[in-house]
Amino acid sequence: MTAPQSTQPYDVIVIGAGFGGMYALHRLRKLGYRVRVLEAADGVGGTWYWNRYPGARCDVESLEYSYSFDNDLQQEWEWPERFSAQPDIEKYANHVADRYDLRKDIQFNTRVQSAEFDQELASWSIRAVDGDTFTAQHLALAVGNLSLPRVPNFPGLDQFNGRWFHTGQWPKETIDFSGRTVGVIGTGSSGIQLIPIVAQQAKQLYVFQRTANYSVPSMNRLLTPEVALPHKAQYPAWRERAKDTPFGIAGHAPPEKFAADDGFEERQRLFETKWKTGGNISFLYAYKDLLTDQAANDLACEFVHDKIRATVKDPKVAEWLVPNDHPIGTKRLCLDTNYYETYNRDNVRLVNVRQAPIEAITPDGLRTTDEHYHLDDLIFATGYDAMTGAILDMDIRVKGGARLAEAWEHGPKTYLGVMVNGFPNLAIITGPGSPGVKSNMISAIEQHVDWIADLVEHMSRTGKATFQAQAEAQEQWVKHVNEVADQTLYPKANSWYVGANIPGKPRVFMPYVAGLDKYRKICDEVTRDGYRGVSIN
Ligand code: NA7
Repeated sequence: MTAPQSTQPYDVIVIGAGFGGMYALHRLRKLGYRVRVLEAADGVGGTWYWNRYPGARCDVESLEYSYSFDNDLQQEWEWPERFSAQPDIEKYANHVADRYDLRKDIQFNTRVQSAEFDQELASWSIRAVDGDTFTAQHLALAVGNLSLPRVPNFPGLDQFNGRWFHTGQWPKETIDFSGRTVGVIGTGSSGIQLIPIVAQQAKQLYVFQRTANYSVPSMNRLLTPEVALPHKAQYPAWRERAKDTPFGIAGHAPPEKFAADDGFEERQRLFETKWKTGGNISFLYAYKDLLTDQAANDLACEFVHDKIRATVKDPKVAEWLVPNDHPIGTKRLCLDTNYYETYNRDNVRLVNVRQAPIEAITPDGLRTTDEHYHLDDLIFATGYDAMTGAILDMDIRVKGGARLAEAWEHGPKTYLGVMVNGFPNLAIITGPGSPGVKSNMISAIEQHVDWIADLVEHMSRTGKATFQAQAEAQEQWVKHVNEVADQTLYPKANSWYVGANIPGKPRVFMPYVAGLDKYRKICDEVTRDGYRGVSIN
């Protein structure tokens, strides 16, 4: 064991070397600050480092899901596909790390255990699991929203003799499922992407589904020069246009009509066009009231239900795959390639674990209340303790005062999704209350980091030592986030947006769903008003 190492003070410690942490390092270092990034993995990429399961792919188009801060970078990088696969995104993250010489300020294989703010010294003291300690004036959390994987607490997993995996902690080596009997638990985005690929390899695949999810085709394809070059010729203008959109993504004309404005035939034609275009924004942008009006949403649901019934040959299986417990789009709308078609394969069987729940993992498989399934391999596509999990996994506290876990006992509270009352000099990149997960994450990251960097600059210029959210401003923001959500259908779904997938987690709507464009304007106004709602001392 090596002795704990004390390091000299930094201006900013950033936790996480995903897209948020990498940009925070680049931006703050360029401004002249001493920055250190602590990263649990041995490489960059965050979500895109860990999620290397077969079929892992982004649901935002590649030309948009990339940094915009340097035009040279976006001009020189070439994306092979319309929607990027994990290996290409990880390659891009590594390219960015090399191009801006980020690695020299990233400490890999370093998982943070705790962070304590000392009011008198106005500094954070951060401790890693291996005992390393760091001090810094500011602490920036870039720990990701979907980074604490969750394996349900089924009895018997420790006795399982086969191989088991979680999609969010997939091994680096290629896993071959040829000739094996494989079980997949979970049919969210990860399961829906992975199932068609594993089905092609496995001798037999059992999919254990508790809740059917909506998925639309990605219509993924190679990104040809005919598409990429004109886009790149206008790249800065595209990025500017993206800033005026709710999702931070340009190129999708906002819908002008309500669903009821069209008759049945016309509506079917439009939904069909959107279906064939591929992508979730395309589909949800069919009508302006799909996410706010149940009757309008029902029409979109019916269209997708019919598609599922037309695709899946076994009527019983088709009915199980038809989602019936949430409005379409209120859980992140999945994108797939041949997901529903996969259930027509002879080697794939859908098991309804809503009807016959999983009782236990056995040494050679899995037992539901109905049947025992022999399995060589078991894949958990069971999701994450989203948005707050990775933050609260660390013990974040103020010396002699509050703990973040206690402050958030009844649900997370932030101002603008980036700061917390009672926890000075703590910045969260795309935290609860931010529009991050409801938008192009990289656009949200750039906006957040730029805004935080401006705040840090403002403090340096004015000789201030601390910032934190004012209690009243934070209360108002939390109220506003909920009011905006309540005007939509989002709260109707038992999604990870409300923490419903984690037993015992307080049910609080966490993302800000008014749109990244509106959020950006609010942040700019806050700055113009002399950082309204922020105590700077
Ligand atoms: P999700 O979307 O949280 O999906 C998890 C899936 O696992 C979902 O189908 C769950 O069913 C299922 N699950 C979880 N626990 C259980 C138990 N105990 N028994 C049976 N089934 C279970 O995670 P993903 O990784 O797919 O996607 C996360 C995000 O990544 C996604 O939204 C995109 O933004 C990208 P449930 O619905 O809880 O009944």
